[in-house]
Amino acid sequence: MNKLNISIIGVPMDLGQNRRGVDMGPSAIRYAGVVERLQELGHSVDDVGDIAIGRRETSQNTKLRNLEEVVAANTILANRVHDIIGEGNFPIVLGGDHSIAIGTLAGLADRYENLGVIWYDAHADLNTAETSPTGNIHGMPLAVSIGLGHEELVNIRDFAPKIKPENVVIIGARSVDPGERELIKEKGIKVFSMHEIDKLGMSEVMTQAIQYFVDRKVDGVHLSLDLDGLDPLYTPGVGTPVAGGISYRESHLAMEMLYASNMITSAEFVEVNPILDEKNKTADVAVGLMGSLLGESLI
Ligand code: 4U7
Ligand code: MN
Ligand code: MN
Ligand code: MN
Repeated sequence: MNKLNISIIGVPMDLGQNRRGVDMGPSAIRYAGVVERLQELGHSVDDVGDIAIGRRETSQNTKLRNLEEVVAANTILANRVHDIIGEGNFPIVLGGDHSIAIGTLAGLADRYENLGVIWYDAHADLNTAETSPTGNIHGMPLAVSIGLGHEELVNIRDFAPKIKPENVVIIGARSVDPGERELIKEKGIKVFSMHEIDKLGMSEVMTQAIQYFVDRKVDGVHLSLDLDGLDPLYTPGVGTPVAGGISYRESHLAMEMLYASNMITSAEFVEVNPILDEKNKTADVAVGLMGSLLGESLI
């Protein structure tokens, strides 16, 4: 891969779920040295700062918590990401809760003919207001991006859907709600759950995932990495930890294989919650994974 012009953008938002603290994720990731780490790899790195997030709303829509603020923040994010691609730069978005993927994908989608997405996560994030057990929008961004959900979320930047369900590969799933399972079957979404990772090994899973995108003839792949995809042993600082997750080494291998594939065109790292973390461990892991994704190697 050539040396990149990377634009880092922070989204200090925690309104897509109901545990405070994930709004401090961008600070924690910066503190863990993201800019220096990527510069050491020879990339040019511009930290464009954080987008402004509205305060928590007072009215309680319990099926879609903080809908207005989440729409507003994602609209700003989408336009920023769209511009970053227009400048020829490689966007890295720092979350914030995973509802920000709605904005990232809204900004990316019309820059490509056929964008692929890797969803590295313990969860499928395929709920709608109707199927969600919680009303938390961070459990909905993948559904929104394939065109399902509240119209204000689905129509950010005035087009929908953003991505094709058959261009999505979910890796690491182990907590999937009944409505999400139905959608996975109905839409033919490719999933490598923990079962496949255990059975085939991460090397084979990534080989198959990369080949899947080659066969789909994608012209870009966005990596949406939720730190809860890893086992909470390695990333305790997340709001919705699920035991039995992907290991540290498996995750580095996955990132290294993505780097070697030369396929990734943008990335986001979300759900880092410093309040729930142990000495910034989760942010440190996030920065390490970014290093592997963008060219760090052991020798
Ligand atoms: B994350 C959940 F019910 N599925 O919808 C929901 F289990 O972005 C969790 O992946 C969603 O961290 C987790 O609220 C969202 C729940
Ligand atoms: Mn998620
Ligand atoms: Mn455009
Ligand atoms: Mn998750």
